[in-house]
Amino acid sequence: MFSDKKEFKQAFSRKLRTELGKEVHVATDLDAYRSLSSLVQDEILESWKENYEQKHAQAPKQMYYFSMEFLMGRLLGNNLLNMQVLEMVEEGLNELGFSLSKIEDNETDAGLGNGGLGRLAACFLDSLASLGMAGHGMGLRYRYGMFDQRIVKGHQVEVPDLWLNHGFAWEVRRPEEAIEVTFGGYVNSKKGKDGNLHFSHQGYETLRAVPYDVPVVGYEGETINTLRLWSAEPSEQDILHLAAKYDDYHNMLHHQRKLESISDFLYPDDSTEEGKQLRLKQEYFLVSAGVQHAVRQFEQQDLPYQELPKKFAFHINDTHPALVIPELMRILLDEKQLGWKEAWDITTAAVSYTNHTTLSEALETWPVDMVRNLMPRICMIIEEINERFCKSLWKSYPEDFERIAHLAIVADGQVKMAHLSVVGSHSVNGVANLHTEILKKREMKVFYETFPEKFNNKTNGITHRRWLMHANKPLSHIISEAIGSGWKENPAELKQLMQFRDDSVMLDSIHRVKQQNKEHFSDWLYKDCGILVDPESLFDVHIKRLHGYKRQLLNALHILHLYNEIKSNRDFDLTPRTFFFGAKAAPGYYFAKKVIKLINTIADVVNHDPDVQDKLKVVFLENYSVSLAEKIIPAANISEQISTASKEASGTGNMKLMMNGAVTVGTMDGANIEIYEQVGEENIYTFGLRPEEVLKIYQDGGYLSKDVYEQEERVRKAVDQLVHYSPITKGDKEFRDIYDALLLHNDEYFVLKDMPDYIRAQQKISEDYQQTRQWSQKSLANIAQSGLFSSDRTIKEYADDIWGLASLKTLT
Ligand code: 4GP
Repeated sequence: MFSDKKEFKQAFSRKLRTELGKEVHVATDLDAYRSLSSLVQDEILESWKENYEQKHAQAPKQMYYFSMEFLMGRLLGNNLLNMQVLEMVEEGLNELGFSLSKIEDNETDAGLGNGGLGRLAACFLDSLASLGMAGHGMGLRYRYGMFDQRIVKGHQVEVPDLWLNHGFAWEVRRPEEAIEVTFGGYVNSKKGKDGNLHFSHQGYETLRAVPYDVPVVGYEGETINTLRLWSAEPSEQDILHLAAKYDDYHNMLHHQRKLESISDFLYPDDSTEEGKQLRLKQEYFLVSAGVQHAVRQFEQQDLPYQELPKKFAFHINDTHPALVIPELMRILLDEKQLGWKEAWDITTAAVSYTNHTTLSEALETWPVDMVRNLMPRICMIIEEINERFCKSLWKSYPEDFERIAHLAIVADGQVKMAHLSVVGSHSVNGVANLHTEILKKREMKVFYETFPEKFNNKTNGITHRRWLMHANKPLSHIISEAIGSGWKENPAELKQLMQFRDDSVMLDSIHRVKQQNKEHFSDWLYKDCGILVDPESLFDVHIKRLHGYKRQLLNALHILHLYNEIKSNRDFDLTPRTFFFGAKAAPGYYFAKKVIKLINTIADVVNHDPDVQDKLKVVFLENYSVSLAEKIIPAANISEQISTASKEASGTGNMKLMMNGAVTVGTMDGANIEIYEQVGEENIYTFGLRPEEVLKIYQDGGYLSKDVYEQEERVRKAVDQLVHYSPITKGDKEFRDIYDALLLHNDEYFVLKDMPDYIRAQQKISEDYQQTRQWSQKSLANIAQSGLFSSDRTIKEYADDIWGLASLKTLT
C-alpha cells in the first residue's frame, strides 16, 4: 500500500490521468471515485492471490456461507478503513481539493439483499475476514438489486436499481472458473455391475455460471476473503444445441435470454415467500455452482471424500439455499459413486442452517412437480431423503403417525424446505435467545424433541467497523481518547466506558458529538433532499423494512395522537421532535404501501400546520439503504424497535443504533430483550405486551380491538382520523383498509392494544430528554454495553460451536 500521503497523492493523480485522461483540477467527484476505487482495488489485488495461496491453501478448514442475499452497501470507505489508510487518504484528498465523503457518495450501493438477513451476511463477511478466518460468501450477481424507491405524491414507486451502470469496481470476472448447471430433462436408471441402481440425468438444458469475485478485506488487511457472486450466461455447448433446435433466430435468442434471466433480479420480498418458479431456479443455480466449485477445490487436496466435512463447512442462510443438501448428495452419489450412508454422513456433517424468521408466510415450500420438472434428479434425492427419514422415525416412534406426518419433508405435494434443512444439517440455530426458544418450544417443537442436539442460539451482531468506526468517526475518536483503542480489536472493551458515567467532561463530549452528527445529517438532508429539520429537536428514528409486524403504523398513530393534543391544547408541552422513517415496502404488499402513503400524508399535514410550529416534524426518507443508514444512525436520539412481541426474530438495526448512542423505545422482542439485559431498565424504554402474552392471545384466537377503541379516547381519536373527514382524509377513503385491519379484522399485530402503553413510554421520553446530563448517561450506557452485539462475537461463536473454524492469524 502507499507508504505515505505523498506517494498516495502521486498514485491517485496518475490514476486519474492514465485511466480517465484527466488532471486533478478538472476531475469531478465521480472521476475521483472511479480512480480511487480502481487504485484501492489494484492494491487489494496485489495481495489477494498471494494471500489465498499462502494462507488459505494451508487453512485447516474453509467455510462457505451460502446466501441469496448479500446487502454489502458501499465498499470504498470500508476497504480504506480495513486497510488502515483511511485517515491518510482523507488528508491527501483534502490537500488535492476533494472531500472523501463526497467521493464516497458517488459509489452506488451494492444492494443485493432485502433487509436483515442480507445485511447480516455482509456483516458476517467483514467479521470473518477481520478475525482471520477462511469464511467466504456464495451468492448471486443480480443484474438488478433491491429496487430504488421513489415517493410520488406520497406513494411508493419502484424503479429498477441500475447498480452496474457505472461498473462495479470491486469485482473480478473469472470465466475460466465457470461451472455448468443443468435444468430439466429426465433421469435414467441402470443396474450396475455392483447390483445397485445408477442414475444418469439426460436431456437437460445447461446454463453457465460465471463467477465474479469480490475481495473481502479484513481489518488490518491481513486476511482477504472472497465473496463469489455467480452470474448466468448461456453455455457455448447449449448455443449449438439451440441453433439446431430453432429454425428462427429470434426465437432462439428469446429462449437464450430466458435462460440468462435467472440472475437478473433479486426478489424484493422481505420475510415473505414468493413461490415463483424463477426463484427456485435461482436457488438451485446458486447452490449447484457453489457446491460443484467447493467439491473441485476439495479434490485438489487429494483426500478421501469422507474428509470433506473436516475441510469444508457449508452454511445455509435461511432455507433459500437448502438445495445444498440434495446437490451435495447428488455429486457424491452419482458422480463420485459413494453409497447413500457415506454420502449422507458427509452431507449432514458439512451443512448447518440458520433460521431467520418464524413468520408462517415466510416458510418456503415448493410444489413437488415444480421441483421435479426443473431438477428431476434433485427431486428424486429429496424424496429418498424423506422416505428414509420417515422410516427412521417409524423405528424410533412406532405408529406415531402424527409425528411422522408433522415432520415429513415431502407432504401434500409440497417440499418443505425448513424440514429438509433441519434433517440434512448438523446444526440449526435461531438468531436471538427468544427466537431460539420460540423455535424450540413452538415452531419447531417436534423437531427439537427429535433432534435436541442440533438446536442452538447465535444472537446476531453487526460489524462495529462499518457501523461505528466508519459511520461515526467523531464518536470513535472520543471513545479512543477515553479508553484507548483496544475496543477496535476487541469491542467488549467498550464496557470500560461505564467508568465515565459520572464524568462531566465525557458526558458533555457524548452530547456534543451527537449534536454535531445531527447538524451534519441535517445539512446533508437539506442540501441533497431539500428537507429542512431542526437539529435541536429530538431525532426519533424508525428505519427498517415496512411490514405489519414492525408496526410503523403504531408510530404513525402516535404522531396523530400528538397532533391531536397540540390541536386541542395550544399549551401542550412537548419536547420538539422530528420523526424520521425509512422503509421500503415489497411491491406487492398492499397494506405496507398504504402505510407509506399514510406516513407521507401525516407528514404533509403536520409539517404545514402553523399550530404545530416547531413541535413536530415528520420526514419519510426516500430510498432507505445501507448508505443512508450510515448517515442517519449516528444522528439518532431514539431508536424505534416496536415490533409485535415474538415476531421480530432478532433485529440488527436496534444494535447499530444502540452502538451509536441512541436509546431504544421497544417491545420485549428479539434482541431487544438482550439489549435490555445489557443496559438495564433505566437506559431503555420498554412497553407493550410481552411475547408470552402475545402468543397466548394468538392461541386463544385474538383479542377484541374494538374494546380498546371504545375505552381509550386517545386511541379512538387517532384511529377515527383515518376514516372521518379530517385533514388526513380530506373526505377520501384512502385509509379505510388500514382502519378495517385495525377494527374489522381485529388488529393482527396488536397496534391498538399496545398503543396506550406506547404513548406512556413516549411521554416519559419527552420528559427525560430535557435532562441533558441524564440523557447523555443513557446514551453512554448504550454505547458501552454494545460490544456484545459486535458480529465478531457472533462469528466466534459460529466458528467454535458450528463450523470448527480457526483463525488463520495464528498460522503466520
Ligand atoms: C430477518 C429478521 O426479520 C430479523 O429479525 C433478523 O435480525 C434478520 O433476519 C437477521 O437475522 N429476516 C429476514 C428474512 O430478513 O428475510 O426472513
